[in-house]
This record gives sequence, structure tokens and C-alpha cells, in this order.
Amino acid sequence: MKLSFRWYGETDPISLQYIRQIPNMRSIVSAVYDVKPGEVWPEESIARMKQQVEENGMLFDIVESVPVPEEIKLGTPNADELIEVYCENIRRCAKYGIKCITYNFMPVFDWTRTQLDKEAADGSTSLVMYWDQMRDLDPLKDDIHLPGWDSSYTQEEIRELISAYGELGEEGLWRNLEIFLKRIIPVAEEVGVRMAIHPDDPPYPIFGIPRIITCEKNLDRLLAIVDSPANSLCLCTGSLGCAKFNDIPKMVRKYSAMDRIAFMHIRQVTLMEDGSFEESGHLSSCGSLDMYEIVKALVETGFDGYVRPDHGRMIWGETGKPGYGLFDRALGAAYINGLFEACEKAEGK
Ligand SMILES: [Mn+2]
Repeated sequence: MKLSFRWYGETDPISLQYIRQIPNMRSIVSAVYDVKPGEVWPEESIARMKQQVEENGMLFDIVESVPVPEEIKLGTPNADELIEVYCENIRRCAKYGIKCITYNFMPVFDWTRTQLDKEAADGSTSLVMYWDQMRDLDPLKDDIHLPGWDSSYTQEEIRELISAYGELGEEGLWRNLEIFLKRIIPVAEEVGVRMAIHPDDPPYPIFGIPRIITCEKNLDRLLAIVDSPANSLCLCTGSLGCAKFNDIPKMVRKYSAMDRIAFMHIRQVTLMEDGSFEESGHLSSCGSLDMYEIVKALVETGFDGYVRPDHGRMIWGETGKPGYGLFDRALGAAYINGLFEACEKAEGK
């Protein structure tokens, strides 16, 4: 496995010098942040990031993410043009050594939580989603400001987007995903890039917005649209794992054996009775997912893709971007290293 760490570029308060000190750290996962979704990435920006990462003894060979503009997901008249821009970004990334590009096909919001700094008994804080804080919200009637939601939208624009997706429905979203994949995957194949789609977070509809990258049946459907290793998964244990219907170790084993996992996000969640969930420390004993079974499934199926500790808690007084502190993600990386070493030695690898 190729251990990696997400870094938000020059504005990230965590330095590359610190990240490189995490044992076995190989790759930086990042993106070009100086252009909007739907624009071509300047080659100088990609080159600059590559240079900064390499000066710190690591590789910049994986991107998270090249965002998919809403117009492509909605299939508006300019979608075709924007898909061409997307293809150009794949080519440009490949030119600078990128081997894997992460993206998602989530309408409007990348993720939904009700609080980003919920304090646990030990004083650490993490992201949570509690249904009792969500239940009475109706974005079509009320002004909603959930944490992490794109504040560049006005409430009116959010309402329009939500209505448009409601009309499009799941099958409409599948149709637009199919159009997108059939155009981008041949380009990715040609330039040696694996596209890794991140599942919806959480993996079920919220506010009537369709969600399709959610469960085993839908992942099968997605992978069949273009049957190629270039059309792969970013299997996020925490996103898929906050729904009881997903058996994560089973899904990891299946898709890794098919060589359709390009990137693993390893993250723990604690699922509650009513479907609410809390992000927790990486260890199996800290939440609902059996991390040993997940890593064992990867090792036994010969997984050699990218892995990163996904969100971490805020601990030891650290402040910064919720979910993306240094300390707990570094603990996650150390734990992931340990699980892989133990599983590989048990396998005689
Ligand atoms: Mn993730």
C-alpha cells in the first residue's frame, strides 16, 4: 500500500516538513486550489505543488479532488464543454506524474454534518451528524447554514439547486454520470490515470437530493458502466460505513479482489441507534468498523493502491480545519502502518 496524507496547499497550517516525519509517508494528496470547478488547472500550479512535495521527500502522484461542476451532474446544455475541460485536467495531471484522481458525484454538498466540534468524554472533538438536529430542517422553506456547506451559494441558489436535483431524480443522475464516465475514462486510460470516485457522505438521500454512490448494488452498477481499472473506487470506510446496510470488510474484499479500489480512505465512525453518527478515533475499539478485518481484506487480496487516514479528531489542543488536524491523522497513519505490517507478516509477505 502507498501511504498518503491530504494537504491543502500553502494555506494549510500543517507543513510538509511535519507530514514527512510520519513513518512510511509516501505521497501527498492535494489539488490545485486557485481555480474554480469547471476551469482548467494552470500547469504552473500543478508543477509548483509537485516541486514543493518533492523537495520534502515525498511524491505528488495522487489528486483529491478534481471537482465535478454541478452543470455536469445536472446535465445542463454546457455540460459537454465542461466535460472537455475535465478531460483536459486529467491530461494535465498525468503530464506531471499523477496516477490517481479522486472525485465525487454528490449533488450540491460534499458532505453533511450537524456539528464539527462535538466534544467527547476525553475532551477531543470531532465531526458528528445527529438526526435530532437535522429532522426539522427544510432547506426549501428555511435558511439553512449547516457547517461545511458551500457559503458561496445564496439561500435562493441552494433552493433552486435542490429543486433541480429533486426533479432530476436518481435515474437522471445515473444518466449524467454515465455520460461523464464514458467520456473521461478513455482519456484516463490513455494517460495512465485511475479515476477514483468517492462515495456519498452519508450514503443516503438528504433533503430529497438524490444520492447514488451509496451501497454494493450501486457500486456494481457504477463499475459496470465502464469496465476498466481506470474506472475505480475511492473506498471511504467512514462514508459508506455510516449506513448499517453496508458491510465494509465484505465490500473491501470484493472490490479489492476485482482490482477496482484505487484509493482507500480509512476512517472510523460510531453508528448510533437512530442512524446518527460520530467520527471517532481510528482503532476498531473506538467505533463501529472493524479496521483489522478491513486491512486484512486488503492484504489478502494483494491491494497495492493508495491509503490515507481520512478525518481525524482534534486532540492535544490543536486547532485548524475540522477533521484535518495533524495529530490524530498521524495517529491514524501509525495505526494503519501497524495493521498492514501485522497482516502482511501473517500472510508471509
Ligand atoms: Mn472520505
